[in-house]
Amino acid sequence: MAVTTAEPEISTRVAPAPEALTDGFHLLIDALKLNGVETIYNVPGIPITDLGRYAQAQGLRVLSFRHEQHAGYAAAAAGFLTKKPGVCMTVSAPGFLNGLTALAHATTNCWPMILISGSSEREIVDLQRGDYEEMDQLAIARPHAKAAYRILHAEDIGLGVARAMRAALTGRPGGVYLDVPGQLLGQVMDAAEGARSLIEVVDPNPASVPSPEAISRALEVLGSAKKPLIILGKGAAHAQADDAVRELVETLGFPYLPMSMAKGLLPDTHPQCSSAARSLVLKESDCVFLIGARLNWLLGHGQGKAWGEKGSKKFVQIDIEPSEMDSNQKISAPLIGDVGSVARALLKEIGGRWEKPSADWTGAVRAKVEANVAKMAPRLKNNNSPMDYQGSLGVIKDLIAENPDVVLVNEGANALDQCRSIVDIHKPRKRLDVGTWGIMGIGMGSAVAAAVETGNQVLAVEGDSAFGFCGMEIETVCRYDLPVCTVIMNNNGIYRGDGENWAGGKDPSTTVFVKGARYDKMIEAFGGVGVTVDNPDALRRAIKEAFASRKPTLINAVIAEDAGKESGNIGNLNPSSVVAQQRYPQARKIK
Ligand code: ADP
Ligand code: TPW
Ligand code: MG
Repeated sequence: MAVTTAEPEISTRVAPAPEALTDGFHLLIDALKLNGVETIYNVPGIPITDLGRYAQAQGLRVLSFRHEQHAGYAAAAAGFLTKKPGVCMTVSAPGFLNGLTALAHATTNCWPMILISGSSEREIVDLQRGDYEEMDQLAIARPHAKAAYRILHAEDIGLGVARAMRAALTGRPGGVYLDVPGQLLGQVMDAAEGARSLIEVVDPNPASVPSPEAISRALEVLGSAKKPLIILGKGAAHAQADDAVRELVETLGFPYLPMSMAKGLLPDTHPQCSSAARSLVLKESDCVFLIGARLNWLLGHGQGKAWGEKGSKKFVQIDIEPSEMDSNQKISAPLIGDVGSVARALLKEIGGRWEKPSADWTGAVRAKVEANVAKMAPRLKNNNSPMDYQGSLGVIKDLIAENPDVVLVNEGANALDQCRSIVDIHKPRKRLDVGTWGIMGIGMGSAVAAAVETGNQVLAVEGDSAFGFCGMEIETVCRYDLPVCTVIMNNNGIYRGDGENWAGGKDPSTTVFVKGARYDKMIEAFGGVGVTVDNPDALRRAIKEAFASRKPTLINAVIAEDAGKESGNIGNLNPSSVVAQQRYPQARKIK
């Protein structure tokens, strides 16, 4: 047959032996591996389906999600936990946009992350000829990322990945966008030349230390304070300088407040921890030492009633980002550098000579902490059914104390605020939550990342609304058989389940969900363990069982519909309507 006679001719046209060549797919994988990437949080589709497969084949762990936003939140959380960029991979246009929220979240939180997105063909996109999933992704990513790059040629892949790594990590960490047009992946290159084109970034996290003058200035301000206070932020937790931070806090002897994700940097049960006297220390302190924490909305911008008399305080701040200084209040002694290096420089200069603040101040703070803790204790022991936040979270407080390596993931409004204040964290980076934006939906992505990156048991405490933003990823948890126990604080709605439709119509109120929903049935569909509980004793048993089995578990915890407050602790941020107070008598009841 003609076909057989043609064979010799065809064989002369066969490509050279595969090991002599490489391609864009494999250069990208090799570049990521060379820079320490071990895990990719992914959603497959054109043009990156094979990239995920090949990465898996090349020994990377590639976890596929059901929606890019959660793959992205996982990458962001991985960045916070590991101090290396978490990597998320998405398809073009819609997948890219789904992942972009997470990239912006990472940037806002100062966490290192890289979003690699496939994109359509430049020459068609740029002429707006209507390509498959056409979008100018690079331009759209730029304002939401710390940096954004596009790679057009296989020989530039090493450079592109190196630039992304360094931008994500150096200085204030952030999210980086890397645009990978489909045609790049198929480009072919000589393998040896390709290997030479890759770049391993050297010292992407350089130690940065302020001048000796800045150190003495800071110690002078801190030393002359009568009522000093330390605020630890998630930048200090991310810095992974745990011993230096602890030594600095204990040497200075100041009361300290941990911000949400700095909880556990020193254990919340530490004698200097003043979380339970927050109002007192914010109001009465005369000097506040911020360590990896910003004076943003979460701290009332360092002003207002909670901060006591105007002008009554001096601020000292450690931050890696120079422009953070004076962003809200005058910083009398800026310490620009990384938390670890600055803490060690301060300790060296102190050299064992430090006069701790007077017992008048530290004793008053301690007395307030002890009184408030004692007042709260009996409420945490109640066995009400349905549960309130105190009874249910009292159980979780006990179980986290018994299992301090568990990573607690937490989101919701009341479910968030109550859990943050009730549940002590005992070790660094064991709490992940909604971050600077207060985003709902970070729960399941963060839980997957926490389980994958640490290997530890994860407990996700989720408002029923918060869980709704990411609930489908419970399948991801089951598919990878991760030790994640999810507790849904089910009060039938957003903030409360007892809202009414003020027009009196058939539709429920805008904040109310299906009554008595059985979220536990969802996980059963994917082979996980589902449990419903309506009292603290049963909740304790169910969580203990989940921790012992390490099986994917979802506990539907029935919370009283009227247990929560509008917007949790931040109801004051809601705008108010003069009209509503007159027109809807029910509006007055909302608090
Ligand atoms: P929180 O919400 O806990 O108060 P923020 O996210 O507001 O914390 O602030 C974290 C700060 O920490 C950011 O301003 C960031 O620039 C800074 N930061 C991040 N990593 C480091 C580091 N390694 N050293 C010093 N500062 C850091
Ligand atoms: C991406 C607004 C803040 S808190 C919340 C919403 C919708 C849900 C609160 O209800 P939940 O908790 O989770 O049931 P609880 O215990 O008070 O009942 N969209 C995004 N982010 C935010 N923050 C919102 C909406 C919001
Ligand atoms: Mg709720």
